[in-house]
Amino acid sequence: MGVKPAVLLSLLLAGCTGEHSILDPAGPAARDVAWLWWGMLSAFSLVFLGVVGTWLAAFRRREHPERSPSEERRLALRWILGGGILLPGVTILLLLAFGVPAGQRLLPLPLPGGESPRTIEVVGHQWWWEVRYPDEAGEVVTANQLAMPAGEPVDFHVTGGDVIHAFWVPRLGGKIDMLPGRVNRIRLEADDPGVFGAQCAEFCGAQHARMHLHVEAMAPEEFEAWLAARRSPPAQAEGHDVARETFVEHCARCHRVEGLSDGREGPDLSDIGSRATLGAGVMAMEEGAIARWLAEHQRLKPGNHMPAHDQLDTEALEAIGAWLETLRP
Ligand code: HEC
Ligand SMILES: [Cu+2]
Repeated sequence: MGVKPAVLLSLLLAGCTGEHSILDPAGPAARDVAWLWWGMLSAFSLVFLGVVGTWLAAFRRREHPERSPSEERRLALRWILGGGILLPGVTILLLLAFGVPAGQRLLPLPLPGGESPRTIEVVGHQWWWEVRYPDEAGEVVTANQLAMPAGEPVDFHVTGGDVIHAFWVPRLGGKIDMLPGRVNRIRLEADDPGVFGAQCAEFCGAQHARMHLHVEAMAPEEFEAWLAARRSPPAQAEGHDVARETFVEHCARCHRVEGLSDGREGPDLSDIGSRATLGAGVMAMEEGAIARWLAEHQRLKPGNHMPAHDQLDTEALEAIGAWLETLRP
């Protein structure tokens, strides 16, 4: 004895880490949410034990012939008022007292110093993420990855491009709906540099589960460099002329590549070679991965809104894949 509960507990707690765990907070707003969760768990465990205890005690209750009926009624009323009104009332007030400030942290309120935090715009599409960085020096657009400065609040302006999606970085804070035709705002902050998982949190169609967003918090100066590199990408790599021509013919109407095409129906591919994943988290980016995605994307992510490229042979797809891999700032 003694070992088994410990094993069980460690198994249970093993579920508390991981890139999507709200119990492993990495920012102030998420920390409030996690504390609230632990507080609720403890309080409700106590209530549960209390209810079970009272229930068991009721079985052993003996008659009290010395009590008059009115005395019995008064005792019963005490239980009803205490357990039915007082206890829930106090619990709800306590929840509000801790829950409202936790929610407040997620609101894009003015900062004490009067300055406004950086804004990042995120648009949910079936089934990929468009991320825009408005900036006086020039807007940067990318997809399926989100870079943010660590150690400072960032305001996210989110919306839906087609249907309702939801933006959720569990280790940084609560989730928020992305509604077509409306911009919702949420403030998140990461304590330290790191990589966090994010996932569409509102069912949005067949491939909802394969709508992952790679979130990376960086030191502020590293983030500025990241942005600057994407604002002025290097010239196109030598060679790859055939690949570029095929791309302009077959892909350009849906995809933007800085300086080459302007399609907006699919993800911006200007920095695709530098991404961590492909297809919103469907596969890891490595040599040859783009060609494989192009050949098999309807099998890897059935029903996704990019048509199968049946009219192109393997050689052409491999050439495009090799060229796209060179697109990195
Ligand atoms: C009808 C519009 C359309 C056309 C044409 C099209 N695509 Fe796509 N493409 C999409 C959409 C939509 C996605 C996102 C699919 C998903 O992940 O759900 C996508 C995804 C991709 C991705 C993965 C992007 C990422 O961020 O992971 C690559 C690479 C890509 N397309 C390349 C191409 C190439 C190369 C061609 C031409 C041979 C092409 N596409 C033609 C719409 C299109
Ligand atoms: Cu979804």
